[in-house]
Amino acid sequence: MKKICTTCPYCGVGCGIKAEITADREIIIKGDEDHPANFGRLCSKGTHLAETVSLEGRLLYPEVAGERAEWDKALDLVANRFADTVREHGPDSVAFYVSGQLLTEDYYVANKLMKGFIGSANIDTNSRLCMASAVAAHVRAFGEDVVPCSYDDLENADLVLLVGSNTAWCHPVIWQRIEKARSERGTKLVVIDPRRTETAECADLHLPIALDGDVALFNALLAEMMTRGLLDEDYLRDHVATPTGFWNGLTGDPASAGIDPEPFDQLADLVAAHPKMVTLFSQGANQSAGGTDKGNAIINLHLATGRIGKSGTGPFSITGQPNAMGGREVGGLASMLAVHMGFSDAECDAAQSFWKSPTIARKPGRKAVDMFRDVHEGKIKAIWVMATNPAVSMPDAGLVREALDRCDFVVVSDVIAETDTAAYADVKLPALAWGEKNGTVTNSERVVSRQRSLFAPPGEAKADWWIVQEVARRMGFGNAFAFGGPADIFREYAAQTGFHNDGQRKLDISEWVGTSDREYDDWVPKAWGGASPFVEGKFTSADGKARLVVVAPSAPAPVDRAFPLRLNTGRYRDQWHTMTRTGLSPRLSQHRREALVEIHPDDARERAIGDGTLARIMTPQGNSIFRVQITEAQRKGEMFVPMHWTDQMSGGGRANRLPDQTVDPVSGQPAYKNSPCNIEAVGAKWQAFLVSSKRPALPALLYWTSARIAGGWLTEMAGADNMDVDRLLPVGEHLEAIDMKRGMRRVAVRDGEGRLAAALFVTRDGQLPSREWIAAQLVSEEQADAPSLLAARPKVAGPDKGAILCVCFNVGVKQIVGAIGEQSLTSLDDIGTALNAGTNCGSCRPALSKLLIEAQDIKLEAAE
Ligand SMILES: Nc1nc2c(c(=O)[nH]1)N[C@H]1C(S)=C(S)[C@@H](COP(=O)(O)OP(=O)(O)OC[C@H]3O[C@@H](n4cnc5c(=O)[nH]c(N)nc54)[C@H](O)[C@@H]3O)O[C@H]1N2
Ligand SMILES: Nc1nc2c(c(=O)[nH]1)N[C@H]1C(S)=C(S)[C@@H](COP(=O)(O)OP(=O)(O)OC[C@H]3O[C@@H](n4cnc5c(=O)[nH]c(N)nc54)[C@H](O)[C@@H]3O)O[C@H]1N2
Ligand code: SF4
Ligand SMILES: [Mo]
Repeated sequence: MKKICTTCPYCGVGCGIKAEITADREIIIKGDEDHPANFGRLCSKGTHLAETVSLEGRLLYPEVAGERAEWDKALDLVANRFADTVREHGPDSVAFYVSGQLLTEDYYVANKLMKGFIGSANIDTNSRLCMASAVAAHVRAFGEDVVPCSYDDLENADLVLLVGSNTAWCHPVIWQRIEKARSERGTKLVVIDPRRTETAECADLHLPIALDGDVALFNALLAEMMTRGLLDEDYLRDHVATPTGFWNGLTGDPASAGIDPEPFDQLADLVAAHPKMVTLFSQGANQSAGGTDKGNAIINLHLATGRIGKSGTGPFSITGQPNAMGGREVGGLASMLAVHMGFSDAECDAAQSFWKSPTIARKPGRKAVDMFRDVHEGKIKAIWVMATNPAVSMPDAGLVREALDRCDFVVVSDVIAETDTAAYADVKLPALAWGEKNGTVTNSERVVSRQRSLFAPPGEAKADWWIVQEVARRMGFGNAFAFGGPADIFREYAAQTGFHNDGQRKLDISEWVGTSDREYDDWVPKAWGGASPFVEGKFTSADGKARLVVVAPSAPAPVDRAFPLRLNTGRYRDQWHTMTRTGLSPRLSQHRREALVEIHPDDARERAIGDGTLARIMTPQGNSIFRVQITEAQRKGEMFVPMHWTDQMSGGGRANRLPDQTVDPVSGQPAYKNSPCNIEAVGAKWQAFLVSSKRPALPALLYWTSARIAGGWLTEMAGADNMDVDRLLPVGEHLEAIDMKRGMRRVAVRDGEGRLAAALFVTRDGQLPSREWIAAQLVSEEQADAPSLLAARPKVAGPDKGAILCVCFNVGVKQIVGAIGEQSLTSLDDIGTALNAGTNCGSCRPALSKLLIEAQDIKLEAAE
């Protein structure tokens, strides 16, 4: 049994993993106890990685115009088309759109080719959709994009503010570290989020802020600290430059942020009482028309109170993707040149002489949204998309699809054959996936770790850096692209960080230039910049001082009567982005099988929209149908949908048909979380679900969504017209029942061996039965009898588990609520002892806490 240390491919926490290889493409995953990010912990997504490493759906061979092609032919074609386009229309007529899921080495090679050899800065990354506002805020405040904190600060803080972060779902291991601080040192937790998320449920104080109220809130908080005499005058004098008029420019009040005086006072008291404070911020801050200002409003508070550069303090932007940070380092953003350098003449000259390149980009390139607009307008004529799925993830994705459709030449490097973006590719290039590729990633706290290969490369898949290098060579740049492997690239990148640096930039890892191949193989995680890069109060500006930045709340947008509601979007606990990998896992698909629109009861009532029904969300850009969840956790007037569902997984529920292309004017980051919209009920003639061992080929339907279950698929459907649903069923022994009372038709199909192959339940206006038991029959050892199959429940009904919360031990809500009541459980440990729930990865623990609190509330109400 070989055990290999590697890093999780999902979020920016960057957890270390120990993978034990048990057979070909079979692994047992454990957290790496020695990794400084997680010390052995993993969340649900990391824990269940083994379910996502099969070769199902993989792109294994290059394709040209939809046909399998030789690598040579595909690479020649890409090189020739890019070279020809540059020759005819200039360097800015081509573009690379890359990703925080590339390794640093891949990123470095792509950036070098575009900026140094093609001579354009038209390389941007999906980090534009993710971190760009935080990057811009760092540059404005610190003079350089440097994250001033490390995870240890969270454990050493007495107060943690979470701003626009659903940490319990999106950075679960950071969440577990915050929980540790809470239980060990009594750290207080405040959550600032318009929604009552599971993260917010667990907080000491939740401020359900109005969408985009953050600048008003943080300005008001800083003004309050000034009034209370809590500014750090020494720190301000020695380490901070304050622009004139700053203190008068502190506009904004809690009311305009939708926050009542009492909770504001509670917040101010907590902040006043706890100098050891970390403010963690994420997409609720970044993805906004005022995202950069939000970042600076947060940083202003920390600078002015001296809460930075000391243990347990700091404004902490957490990264989304595993290597968003690595991309920022090498220069994968169109707004940076390379290794934290911008586009001054001196910097451009330095990069050109380091690369010994024939040319150099001398101005920023197009940022993601503008890049696709240029594609749409025909200014960019050839684009290469690597490791990202913009047809799903970009705002106003309809326009992006149109752009890709019109573009003369689209290249897509991916690990999956059929994605919404790959549908537009002239050339598809098969990349090595996690578990096959090799290189480094940098996490949110600047720790550089290795991803290592566990399996042999499948089919003809190749490393992303290799693919780019081969194209570069074919474009005539072979001398500068002669890397023998990732270690070679890493050394060159390390050297570039030190070249003409002379202490000007904190990003200097030139001490790692001498890393031998062997040392690279044996690399143990290390942070650049140390645990606290600003410990001496010295920042990356000519005078060494940080900057306070004047930021004002943006005026509320005028209400459009056709679109009076606001749409907020984000993530689910167990899905990763466009689901190309997590969507393969039955366990991860259990938590949420459909995309839900969460809506306040009043908004639903006004529009006669019922819980569990279907509703259509409309914006000027498009519309999409979602399953409705009515909830008090949502503010009135605002709705929330997840970003994950694609055309591969659903005929509705696609979030990015909806937002427009509004971006933050400084960072260019899209404002995904505050789009004007409306919603209406959708009348379906019939509804159905199908459990099947094979994925059904569906006709056009009003709505459908398919989720992975053990042994097959669960497909939910709704139709506006009559349809012959029987053609979705496989051949075999058909059992059938018409249930007049419930207005339902039920069909079960057994295969030659008597096992369930499919079951279909259709109703015109009735309630469909629970899916869990019948779905489990696809893999059940025992063969159920016909009446049970048609009833979708066993003869002797076992207890209904309810929706599964703990995916590690398959424990459902009803089971847990039952046990809490019957066995008087009062703590997470009690639940763990009784049911095992929450004792493995811990991702469900916030949800379990919520059930405990609800049970307590019910008891109290009963007692009153
Ligand atoms: N399970 C899971 N984890 C992930 C990912 C995933 O796809 N799935 N993706 C990773 C990536 S790339 C990223 S970037 C991170 C994102 O991690 P997060 O930023 O935590 O995730 P989101 O759900 O996008 O948004 C967070 C919260 O911002 C709130 N919000 C919206 N508008 C505002 C506002 O105006 N002010 C405030 N204060 N809050 C607001 C939303 O209600 C939402 O709850 O997650 C990473 N981790
Ligand atoms: N409405 C809304 N939209 C959003 C957001 C939101 O909050 N709301 N968040 C935005 C944010 S923060 C982000 S980060 C983006 C994410 O959006 P995307 O980057 O589009 O999402 P992914 O599904 O992660 O896409 C990664 C693609 O790369 C492929 N892939 C995986 N590994 C490799 C590899 O090693 N090499 C190659 N070549 N390919 C690989 C996968 O199969 C997949 O197709 O979405 C953004 N879009
Ligand atoms: S928190 Fe979860 S998804 Fe993020 S790196 Fe760790 S195991 Fe992976
Ligand atoms: Mo992200």
